Amino acid sequence: MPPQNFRPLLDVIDTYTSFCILGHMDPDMDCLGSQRALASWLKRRGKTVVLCSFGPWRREDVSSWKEFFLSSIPDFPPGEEVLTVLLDCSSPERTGFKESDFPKGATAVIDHHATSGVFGDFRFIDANCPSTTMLIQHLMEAAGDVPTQEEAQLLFFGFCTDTGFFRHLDSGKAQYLKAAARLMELGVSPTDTHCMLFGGRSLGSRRLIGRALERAELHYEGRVLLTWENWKDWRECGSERDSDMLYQLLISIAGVEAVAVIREQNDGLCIVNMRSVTDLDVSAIAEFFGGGGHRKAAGCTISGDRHDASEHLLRIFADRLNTHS
Ligand SMILES: [Mn+2]
Repeated sequence: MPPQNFRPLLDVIDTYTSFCILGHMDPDMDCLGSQRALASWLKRRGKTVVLCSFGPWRREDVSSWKEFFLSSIPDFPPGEEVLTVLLDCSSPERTGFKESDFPKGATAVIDHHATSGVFGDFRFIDANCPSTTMLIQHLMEAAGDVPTQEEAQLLFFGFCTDTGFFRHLDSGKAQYLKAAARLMELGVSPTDTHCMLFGGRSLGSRRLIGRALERAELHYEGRVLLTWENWKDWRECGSERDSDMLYQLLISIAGVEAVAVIREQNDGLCIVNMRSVTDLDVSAIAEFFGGGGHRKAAGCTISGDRHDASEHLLRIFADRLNTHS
């Protein structure tokens, strides 16, 4: 049984024949997988669907999916009733498109991020659900439909991406693993999915991780780890990055509470991304520099070279560690 009542959403969908499906900028597999799976299912129900994504298509694993999406929102015939659906995000800004470019008419939001926003005529938000693809799966199942094999694969991609291949699933969430098992029954292979998600990397992306590991420094009795990359590294190793792998390696070091990776640009700016494994809130640190994110994953931009950035960051970390421990 789906954890939520999907009837109201199904009723809304039934009243429209034309859909414009949007996701967030810098899309990941959960965003794109849910967009494609929803589009495929709606088409099976006789609907007209347009898929749009703002990009940029930076992530290696999704770059080949670009062809399935329009890079701008097309004009719809005047008078056509279009339901615009936002997936894996809940505000027009996150889509990258201008709200004034959205088709005239109603909007629906389907997301699994907690939000205080109010955008959308129909809002369907479940912050407990581990992925947006899982919401789409439940939606199909609530309609009495079974995903096609292709839809099942798309849904599984999103679920595996957002759960870090089940690693971020807490106890008490067995229902979601059961739902994923239903996708396996439709022919999805975790082995093949893992290869598709995590294989195919360049040697340069591994060398880049090597450099960041080599430069890692511990601060404050090993509670904070700082490392860096710069434009010379990208010139020598290529621009493909595997940030998830790097964070996984760094954050699993004993005693480390937070990790910051400083990416020194060629223009006097540093892009900083942070991860935390305790209740140390890195979004508060990012916000100090005008950035943002979640408590456990956040980012910001700091002006200056990497020495300036790390000095500045460490000072803010010191304040936070004092109030937090
Ligand atoms: Mn997601």
